[in-house]
This record gives sequence, C-alpha cells and structure tokens, in this order.
Amino acid sequence: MKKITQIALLAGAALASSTALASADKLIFYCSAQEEWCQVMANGFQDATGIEVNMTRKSSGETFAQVKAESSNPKGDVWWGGTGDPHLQAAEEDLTEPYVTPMRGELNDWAISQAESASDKTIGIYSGALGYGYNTDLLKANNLPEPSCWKDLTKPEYKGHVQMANPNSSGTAYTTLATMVQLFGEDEGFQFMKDLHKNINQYTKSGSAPIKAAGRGENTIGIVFMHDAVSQAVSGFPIQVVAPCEGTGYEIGSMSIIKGARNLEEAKKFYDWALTAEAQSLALGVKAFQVPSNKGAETSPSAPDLSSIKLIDYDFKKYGSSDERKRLLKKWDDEVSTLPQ
Ligand code: S7P
Repeated sequence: MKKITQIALLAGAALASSTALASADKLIFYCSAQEEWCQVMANGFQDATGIEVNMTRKSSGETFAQVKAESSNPKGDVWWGGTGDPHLQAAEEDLTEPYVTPMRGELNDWAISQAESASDKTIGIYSGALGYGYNTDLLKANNLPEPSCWKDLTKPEYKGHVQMANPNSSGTAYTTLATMVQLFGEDEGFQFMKDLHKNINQYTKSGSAPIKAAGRGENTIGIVFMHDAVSQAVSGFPIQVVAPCEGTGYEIGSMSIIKGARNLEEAKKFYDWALTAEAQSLALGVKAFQVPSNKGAETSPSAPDLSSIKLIDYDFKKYGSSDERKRLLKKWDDEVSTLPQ
C-alpha cells in the first residue's frame, strides 16, 4: 500500500513538472550565422525576456534542408542568420510564416526589400560582400604572387592553395556560385568554377571554415564573406582581405519565422528584439563585422565599407528562387564537383 502511494506521488510530481515545462516560455532557435554570434543572440534574448532559448547552429543550406524535412511536424520556431537566398526559397516553398514587425521604420531599405520580395516571410538583418582572404605568411613562404582578382585564383600556381565551402551546405558558397554566374554570365561563370576546382584543396561544410583554416596556417586562400576575413585579421592572424578587382556579389543575411512554430508568440518577440539597434550592436562584441539592418546599430570601423566595393546588382529574387537554386546546385554537382583535380 505504501509502495502504491509512493508511485502515485512520484507520477503526480512528474506530471506537475512536465506541465510546468510545457507551459514555460521557450523558443527553439535555428541559427546560421557564426557560432559565437548565435550564442550571444540566444543569451541576449533570454536575459532580456526570461524566455528560455534552445539554440542550434547550422550552415544556411543545411538549416533550409532541416526546416524543409521537418515541415510536416515543425520543431523550430525562428531561423536567424545565414544568407538570404535559402530564406527566400523557404518563403517560396511556404515553409515560413509572414510577419510585419513594428520595427520596420528603423531598418535600411535593403532589409525591407528582402521582406517585400517574399510576401513578408523573411527580412534582412545584416549585409556583407563576398571576397577572399589570404595568409600573408604562407603566400610568401610559397613564393606566390598577391592575388587581387577572382580570375587570379584559377592560375596554376595556386593549385592546392584555395579553399571554399560546398554550395549545397553553405550559403557563402552558394553566393559565390551565383555571383560568378551573374558577374561573368552562365557559361563563363561555370568555366570559372571548373578552373577554380583544379586549385581547391577542400570543400568545407561551413562557409567561414576556409578563412579560419587560413588564420591557423592550414590553408593559404579562403573564399568567404569579407567580414569573416576581417574577423580573422582583427583577431591577430596574418590575413589580408581582398575585394576582387572584377567586382563581387553580396548577401542580405535574413531571418524568418518557421511555419507552424509551436512558440509563435515567442518567435515574434525574438524577431522584433533581433531588429533593435541594441540587439544588433551585440555583433561587435563577437567580432561579427556585417553591416546591420537597423540604421541606429553600431558599425565597427573595421567593417568592410560596402560603398567603396564594386558590387554587382545581385538578383536576390532570381537566385533565391527554388527552381534557380536547385538548378544551379545540380549543375555544380554534375559538372564541377565530379571533375578530377
Ligand atoms: O560567418 C558569418 C556568415 O558569413 O555566415 C553566414 C553563412 O551563410 C553561414 O555560414 P554558411 O556559409 O556555412 O552557410 C553568413 O550569412 C554570415 O555573414
């Protein structure tokens, strides 16, 4: 009898605590920016609101694949960061939720355009230009000339010295592929990717990994967003940042609420908070040098000045469309990644 009473008490306690957990405010946060920034955003929101945050960091293409795979039983609430193209694809495939934030008045036009081109299912949170960085010590040690253009990277002397991410998993690498197609035209752009392939020592999963490897002296040249190269240079590594001479593409890093989010109110709270100048200024503490979308947020003097870089008129709508993204990735898989090196 005593045993039955104990079991009943334990069951009651377990039920009470699971009810408390279920009703506690929480947010399942998918993050595709750099790990340190993701962590600061999760902690900052938790401290500001008391809402418990459960954060997972994955690259842009990987998070898109996860959101799609979970769409019949969504597990995430909000997806913050990563290049805009997969956020636009998610909007088109109806994987994300429209939301018009009261914060819009504080944002740069490019952040709002991103929202308008996706029926309010995403919004711009930061911007940054694509480029590359190289390890100055390794370049000298290998008697290599200083590269300054995209086409330099296809020269035979750089064989085995260039690293970039795989465009299927990485938003940075997809931006690279889409940039070459827009900068040089489709045939010449793919020819560039094939010539570049001969010099690639590794396709990484994450977009910023190639420049981190260059910082550690394990790779010479990394194709990345320029702000990721600046971050290494500012941390004291011998990295030179390059804005390629032909011009370059850029990203509008984005945020979306996942359709069917179980914690929709918390997701909206996070969305509004993440667009405040205060939240966006947290980036500087973790050496994230993207240009913030809130006009009042602080920008570091070390951040690349986008107005001084030759930027292409990147067609976000076209290259973020489901058909075009799938087509380009398949073509890269079939015609570039399979080539011998
Ligand atoms: O590291 C910051 C950053 O370059 O990473 C994002 C990127 O898409 C995530 O990494 P993947 O390339 O691996 O997807 C960019 O949005 C961001 O600026």
